[in-house]
Amino acid sequence: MSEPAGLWSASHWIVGPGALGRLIGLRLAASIPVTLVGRRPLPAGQVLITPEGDTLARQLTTTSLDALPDIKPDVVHLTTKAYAAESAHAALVPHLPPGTPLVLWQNGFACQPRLGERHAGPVLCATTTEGAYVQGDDRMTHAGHGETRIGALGGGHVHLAQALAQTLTRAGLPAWAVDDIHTRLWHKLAVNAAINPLVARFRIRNGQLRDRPFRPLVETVIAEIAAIMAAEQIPPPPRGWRDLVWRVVAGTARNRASMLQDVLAGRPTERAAILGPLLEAAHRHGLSSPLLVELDDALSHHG
Ligand code: KPL
Repeated sequence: MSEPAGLWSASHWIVGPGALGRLIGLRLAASIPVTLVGRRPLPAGQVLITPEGDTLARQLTTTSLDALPDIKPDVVHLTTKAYAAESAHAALVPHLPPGTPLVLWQNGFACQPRLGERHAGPVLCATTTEGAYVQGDDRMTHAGHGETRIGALGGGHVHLAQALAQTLTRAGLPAWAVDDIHTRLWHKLAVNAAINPLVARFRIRNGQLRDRPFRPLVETVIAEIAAIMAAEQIPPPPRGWRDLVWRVVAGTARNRASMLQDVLAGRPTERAAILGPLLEAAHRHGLSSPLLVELDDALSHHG
């Protein structure tokens, strides 16, 4: 398939230089002009450790939201945490030519529909299983290869999604354009909602959810989530919600989930983006979800 003109050589801004943002930025920067935008500028010389153990040096433009360059981007990737996406977008908008494509990489399902309406240009959503963590201001590790899916919520912008998927794939992040990103975002949300609040509440690694005291709680959360998804007419994954959640628990058994890391570090959590849409849907359909409500309440006291 030929690549629609302009994206491989286009300039990409990555706004939100956490682990995922830096992974995308450093991978693309091998051959594409990339600007990493954060609350504070990071060093321009960056190091990426690959899953194979190679050390790659990358040079890219880094800046802060209040000192954006005059040269405008062709594509903006918003890679902030879910709770910071809308304020980052608001700060960016005055600097973007109308029509600039925006790619949203957030967890949950809160900012995506809102920014989809608000942004003056094409909006795509992405969901990824790439694993990465930050090791310092100028060093990060691409811990494990994953897969990325990209698409527009309404199903449009197919050529743009294909061009971006091709660009990411060529940069070493295998990606596919899809027409069901809405379903895929809700599936990821279900996994995050089943795992993250429980491990954050009990301060355990993901694999410990399989142990006796926690297993019934996971089963209850899955049942509550499945009922909400059915009411919302979100198609279940091919082998069902239990299979999906327990497979991710097994595959990430040694991990400390992002929400647990946030709680331990005293940072805000993605509670509102992950549990918020589920509880709103439960309310709309008159469903009771006592354990999800309790977990949401416990996390809200954290901040
Ligand atoms: O995505 C995750 C997270 O940590 O946020 C899971 C899949 C739960 C793995 O820990």
